[in-house]
Amino acid sequence: MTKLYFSPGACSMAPHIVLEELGLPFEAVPVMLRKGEHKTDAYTAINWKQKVPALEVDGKRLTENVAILSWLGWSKPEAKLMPAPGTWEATEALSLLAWFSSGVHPMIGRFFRPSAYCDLPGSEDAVKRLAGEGTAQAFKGIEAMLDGKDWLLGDYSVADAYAFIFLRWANHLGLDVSAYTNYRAHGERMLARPAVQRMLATEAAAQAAAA
Ligand SMILES: N[C@@H](CCC(=O)N[C@@H](CS)C(=O)NCC(=O)O)C(=O)O
Repeated sequence: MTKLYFSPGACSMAPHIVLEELGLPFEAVPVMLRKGEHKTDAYTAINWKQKVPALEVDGKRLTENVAILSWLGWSKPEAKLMPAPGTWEATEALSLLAWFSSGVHPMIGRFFRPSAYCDLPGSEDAVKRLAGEGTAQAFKGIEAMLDGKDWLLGDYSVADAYAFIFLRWANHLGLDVSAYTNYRAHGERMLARPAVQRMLATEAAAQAAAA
C-alpha cells in the first residue's frame, strides 16, 4: 500500500499530483501543519525532520521531494513522468528538481516564516524584500525554460508538478507574477489536468475537515 503524508497547500502538492497522474491506488494522509501535527510523536516517528511530504510504500518510507518525485516517476515508466534512470535526461531532470528543492522552495518559503531566517527585531521586511528579489530571479529562470514549450522538460513530467506549487504560493502571497506569461500559462495548463483537480479537491476537503 502507498501512503502520502501531506498538508493542504504545502509542497506535498507536487507528489500528490504525481500520484493522481499515475492512477495507482494510494492513501492521502493529512498532517495539518497549522495544527502542529507534524511535530507530534506519531508523525516524528514517520519523518524525524517533522516535514511533509513523506511517502510510505509497502512499509518503507521516503522523504524529500527530489527523491519522492523521482521514485514515483520511475515506479511506472509507461507514464513517462520521469526520464529513464541513468540517462542524461534523467540527470537533467534531477538537476531541475534539486534546484526547485534547494533554491526555489527555501527562497519563496521565507515569505511564510521570515523569523526563521532572521530574528533580529524589525528584520521581517528585509527578509521579505530579499525573498522577493530571489523569487523574481528564480521565476525569470522558469519563465525562460518555458519559452516556446508547454512543459519544462519537453514532455509533461514530475518537474511540472513541482513548478506548479511555486506559482500557486506566489499567487497566494499576492506577489506580482504578471510578467511571467509562460509560467502563468503553464499554471493554467496544470489546472486543466484532471489529476491536479483531484489533488486540489482532496486537499480542500482535508482543509475543511480540519477547520
Ligand atoms: N526539502 C524538503 C522540504 C520539505 C518542507 O519544507 N516541507 C514544509 C511544507 S512545504 C514543511 O513541512 N514545513 C514544516 C516546518 O518546517 O515546520 C522537501 O523537499 O521535501
